[in-house]
Amino acid sequence: MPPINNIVILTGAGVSAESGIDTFRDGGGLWEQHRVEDVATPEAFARDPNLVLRFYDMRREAIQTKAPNAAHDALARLDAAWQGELLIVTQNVDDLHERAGAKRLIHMHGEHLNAWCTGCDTRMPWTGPLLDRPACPACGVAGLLRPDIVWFGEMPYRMEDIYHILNRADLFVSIGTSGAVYPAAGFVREARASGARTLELNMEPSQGSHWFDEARHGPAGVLVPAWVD
Ligand code: BJW
Repeated sequence: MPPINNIVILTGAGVSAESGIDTFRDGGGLWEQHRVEDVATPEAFARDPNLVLRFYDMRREAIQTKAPNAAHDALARLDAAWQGELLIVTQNVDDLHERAGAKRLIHMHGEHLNAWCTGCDTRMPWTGPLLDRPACPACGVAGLLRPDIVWFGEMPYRMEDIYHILNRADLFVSIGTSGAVYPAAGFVREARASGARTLELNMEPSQGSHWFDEARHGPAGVLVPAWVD
């Protein structure tokens, strides 16, 4: 087998499940209580901003009470120890990877703990509620702040950087994601086309499981430390 230098790791909601953060599509997942099209599109926000802001305020508050688990810790250890190129691309909007100590990290779907002013285009750390439509600290205009979250129909962040390193990856590992949402669900094919080995670590076979050279099924808190260490 050729030597491995460049590693790309894609993570999804399953990585944070054992920290007590609901996944999106599992039984009991987030969207059983909220229809996705009611909360996770720009159209929904335009139609009923208070519903959307309340939903995100609730989750922003909740994630601040959660802690990284053994999977986040193992990935942070790998990031610190790996001498070659490595990138963790997370679809997660919580901050548990960075709280575990990961440094080489991209939040492709945004971050709960950021607000984005659509008036002056400033993104800023935000831990409190947005529902009361506060003024933007940068431009002073009220009512234009929204969660810094990538909704359906919007372009995920840092796509050029992600594809650049994906196309050089020797190993692509997908952890805790259902493979239901693009473009992330297509990364495995992109990496394969560039000659990378591909590994899935997930509770169950994902929608794209057949694209992986190898798949291991079980909880991330067990599988990820076993793979890293
Ligand atoms: C465990 C576990 C444990 C549980 N251990 N595992 C038709 C075809 C193709 C594409 C489209 C299409 N129609 C529309 C599109 C595009 C659309 C899309 O993909 N739609 C699909 C529904 C088909 N995508 C977009 O609109 C994206 N933008 C876009 O495409 O721009 C154009 C573009 C073109 C070309 C290049 C680049 C861009 C934007 C997508 C934005 C996604 N945003 C969300 C919502 C954020 C808001 C919020 O947080 O509320 O991000 S959607 C939601 O899903 C969230 C997640 O990041 C994302 C992925 O979910 P994830 O992480 O996979 O979670 P789950 O719940 O689905 O799966 C969890 C898995 O973990 C399960 O498999 C469990 O088994 C497992 N698990 N416990 C290990 N303990």
